[in-house]
Amino acid sequence: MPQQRLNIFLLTALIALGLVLAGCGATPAVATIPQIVIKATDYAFDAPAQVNAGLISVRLENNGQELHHAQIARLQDGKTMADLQAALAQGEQAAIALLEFVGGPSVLDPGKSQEVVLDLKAGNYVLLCFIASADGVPHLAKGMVKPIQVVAAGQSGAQAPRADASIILKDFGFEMPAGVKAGKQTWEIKNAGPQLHEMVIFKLAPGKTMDDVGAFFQSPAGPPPFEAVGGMQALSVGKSAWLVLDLQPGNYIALCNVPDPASGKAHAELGMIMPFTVK
Ligand SMILES: [Cu+2]
Repeated sequence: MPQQRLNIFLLTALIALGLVLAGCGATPAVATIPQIVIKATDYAFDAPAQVNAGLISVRLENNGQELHHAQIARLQDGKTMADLQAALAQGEQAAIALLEFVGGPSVLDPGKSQEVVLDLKAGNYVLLCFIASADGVPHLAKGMVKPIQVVAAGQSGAQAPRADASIILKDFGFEMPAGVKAGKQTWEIKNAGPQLHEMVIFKLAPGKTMDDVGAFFQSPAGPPPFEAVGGMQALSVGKSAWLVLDLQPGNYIALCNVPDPASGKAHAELGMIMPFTVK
């Protein structure tokens, strides 16, 4: 191509690019879902005191030495943090009665993180960690209870995430795809009830089985036969939320640790535990 024609070609290309860029500037930007990060330590949550209602991405980073999760729940109308603290002193079931469970990032090993997307209505919410230390005392009794205000706001224009799979939680099991592909994906998690349910995800250590996990919970000794890689905290009946995953190949289990009020047993003991493979 002669030099002059090349210059004209480049000039034309630059003008075309300029028009494209100008066009982009004139188009309203696609609204992204607002994001917050919650940092868990032993034993506190570092999180914003207030967020806007609507879709929100919530990432939990476990910066502690112990397992942590961030259960997000809305106080029933008319209930206060003082009511909740009094109920927590009575026990888990008393506290559950005061709350609407909207999910949250589930159990993580130290150093790991989990993102979920929730659709929050305005109200008084609380972050809770129900996990107990080796001394048997739940983290929520050691400081891991934090109020968070969700305030009404105009439409952000953000759209709900596109789900690659739908998971149903029910008494007592998981409806989910048998085969899961490795990599980034978003699952919509819905609780069909009638009880409260969650989806904790463990990645089995190489060579370990679901029986090894059961044996470990019967009498914990030595390193756990799994890594706690997150999942979705408890959802009240009819609620749904999105779990943002980047899964490595391997053998996993999904389980629910919510207690059955009648028997006091964890749902996992009643059958709400399911192996799945990521390839
Ligand atoms: Cu359950």
